[in-house]
Amino acid sequence: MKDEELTAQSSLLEIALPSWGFAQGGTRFGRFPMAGEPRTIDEKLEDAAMVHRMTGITPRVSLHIPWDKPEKPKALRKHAKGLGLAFDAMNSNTFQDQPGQKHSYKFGSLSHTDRAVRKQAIEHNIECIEIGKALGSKALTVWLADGGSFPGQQHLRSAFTRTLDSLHEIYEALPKDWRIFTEHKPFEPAFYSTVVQDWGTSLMIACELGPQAFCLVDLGHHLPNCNIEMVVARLIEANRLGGFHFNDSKYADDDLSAGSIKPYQLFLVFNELVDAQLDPLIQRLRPRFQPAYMIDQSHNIKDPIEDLIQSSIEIHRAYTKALLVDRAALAHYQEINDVVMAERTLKEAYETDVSPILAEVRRKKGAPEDPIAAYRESGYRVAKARERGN
Ligand code: LRH
Ligand code: MN
Repeated sequence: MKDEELTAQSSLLEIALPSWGFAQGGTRFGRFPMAGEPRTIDEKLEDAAMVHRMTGITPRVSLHIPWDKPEKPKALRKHAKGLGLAFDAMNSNTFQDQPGQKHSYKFGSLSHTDRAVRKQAIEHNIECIEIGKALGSKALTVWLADGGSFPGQQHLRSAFTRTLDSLHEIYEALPKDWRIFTEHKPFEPAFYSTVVQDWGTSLMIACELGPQAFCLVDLGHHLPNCNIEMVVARLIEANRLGGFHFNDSKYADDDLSAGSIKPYQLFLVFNELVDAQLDPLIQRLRPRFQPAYMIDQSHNIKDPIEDLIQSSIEIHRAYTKALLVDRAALAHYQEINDVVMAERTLKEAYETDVSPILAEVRRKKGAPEDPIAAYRESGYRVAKARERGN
């Protein structure tokens, strides 16, 4: 691919930022607050706009409800527009009990044995859709903590069928141009049987619900050594790949910076995405093939804005390297089973330094050549600490 075309393709990447990623994250062992942290959704959008100014590739924010429930959605939409931002998938939350909540989610939500609890959880998801409609969002992500921590605690099949029934009621409330994403996770907070524990279960749900249902792949939600790029290839083949929560991990759902631990895996995931994107069959049969690219991380020790800038650039880097793969040569070597040359064809793209392309894309979008340096020179965080008095 010639440089101009590569730069043009590379500049098409857009990533959504997690509204829950702008304050310092923590673990059960504690959280270390930072000066200048955002206190409201409006301030989180200001920080998101700073990340977008520095990278040029993060024009949307994904909201989590009720963590970031806007009092006046229309006003928030206007505020976001003024900052050059829009809203990506809404995230429901039936994994925590809110003050004054009638029924507890301690033993589940959409899978709970008590119809009243399921009804409460269904209504919460429908409320997320209503808020999303006012914000201009076009998707709902459902991640469920539902599951058991001990053998015998749940009837494994009926917990699943109750979840399906509940999701059907949510699906019925989806506007025609919306998508629903189910997000699988093998464990935590349930430590024996999570109801939506893997991509197979998520795919069963999507096929059961209907054409607006898709699977969301959170890179941290896979058991050690799982071949995630293969999961992506399967979901693409099933036409049910809805999107991603990008992050990285060494051990479990560590929610670390994308590309910080396993950059080759991130490249191989984008290699599957670009391969599909450039596949004439997919282009003809699935013109709407546009997975949602979102970041889902917990920023426990880095400045969240720096972490999101860094992570966005590493995702941009992986995507751009995947665009460099000589697909004709790769297909040829795969055809003739020349393993070494096939592997080398991938590695050549991966080992190419695409920093000049990424900088060129930023230059064309009016973003700085070195975003981290520019952010630090801006004194943004110090100014926000003064302004936010924290
Ligand atoms: C669950 C998860 C899910 C979010 C939450 C913040 O681990 O990945 O996507 O709702 O993190
Ligand atoms: Mn996630």
